[in-house]
Amino acid sequence: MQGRIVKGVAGFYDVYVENAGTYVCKAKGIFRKDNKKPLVGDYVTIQSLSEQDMEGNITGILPRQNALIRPQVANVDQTLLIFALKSPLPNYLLLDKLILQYKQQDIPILLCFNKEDLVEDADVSRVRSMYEKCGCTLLFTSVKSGEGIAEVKSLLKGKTTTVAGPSGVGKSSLINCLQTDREMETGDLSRKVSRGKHTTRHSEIIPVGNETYIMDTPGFTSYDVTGITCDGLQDYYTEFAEYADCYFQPCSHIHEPDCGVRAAVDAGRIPQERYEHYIEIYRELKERAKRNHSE
Ligand SMILES: Nc1nc2c(ncn2[C@@H]2O[C@H](COP(=O)(O)OP(=O)(O)OP(=O)(O)O)[C@@H](O)[C@H]2O)c(=O)[nH]1
Ligand SMILES: [Mg+2]
Ligand SMILES: [Zn+2]
Repeated sequence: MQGRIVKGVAGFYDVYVENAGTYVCKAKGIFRKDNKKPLVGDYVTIQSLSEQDMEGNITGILPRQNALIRPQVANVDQTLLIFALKSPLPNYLLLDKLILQYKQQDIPILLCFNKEDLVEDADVSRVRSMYEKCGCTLLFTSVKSGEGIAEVKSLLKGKTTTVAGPSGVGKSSLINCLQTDREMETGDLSRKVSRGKHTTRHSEIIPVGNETYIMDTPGFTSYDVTGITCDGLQDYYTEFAEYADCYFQPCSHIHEPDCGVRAAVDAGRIPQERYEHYIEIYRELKERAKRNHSE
């Protein structure tokens, strides 16, 4: 039988098989054979062990279209990257790193700023001008007021989308207002006793209807970009391209004289914050390469 892993907790995988239902499976065989960890979103072959108890064994993982590192899910068509405009305030460095990583993996990004109800219009404009040229589809939503939700819904149609983003930004809340079958647990910020408390602890696929699936995932707070070198970093900044007619070629756009990108930043044509994080990430990647080289 063939199915899809919709949830995985502590070595048990829920595998949904069309017209048959959900089997609870173990994956012992795979570990031995391929040394491969099954991911939520994986299409798998299973062997039924008990039809009565709906138990089975995962016998193979079908080739993956892709697999994300954070959140750890497979076979997604796009990611809905969610940050809150406030409570919690966005960590823009983390946001920029995630944009880079999904671009590096060729995953289309819907960049959603939620909790619009908590901020002024001027704050929205500022964030919009920072990210309007970053190469993502930009969305502003409020689960509370319903603002922007219809647009999100229309962009998900017919696709498998994973949510991604920090804890407390409203990922599960948003999923709850997209469908009525499953009520995901959401966490009240004021009740979060200690910082970093996560409400969603496991990734899970939720059918929204009409061949549309969304994955709820746990929030995270930091990220290290992989698979990009410091020299290749600028290729992922779509807003640099039209200004990169620098005197030196190649140009890192950091310290070289007569740099078109730096001039554009000074003139306010490239958002200052995006550029500053570019430098920060560039240095991080360079440091890491040096460390790995000397080890
Ligand atoms: N004011 C306001 N509050 C919101 C909005 N969306 C979600 N919240 C609240 O934000 C808190 C956190 O929401 P969750 O949906 O649990 O956040 P999450 O991103 O799933 O968090 P984790 O599961 O920990 O990763 C809850 O108290 C929600 O009611 C919004 O648009 N406006
Ligand atoms: Mg959640
Ligand atoms: Zn330059």
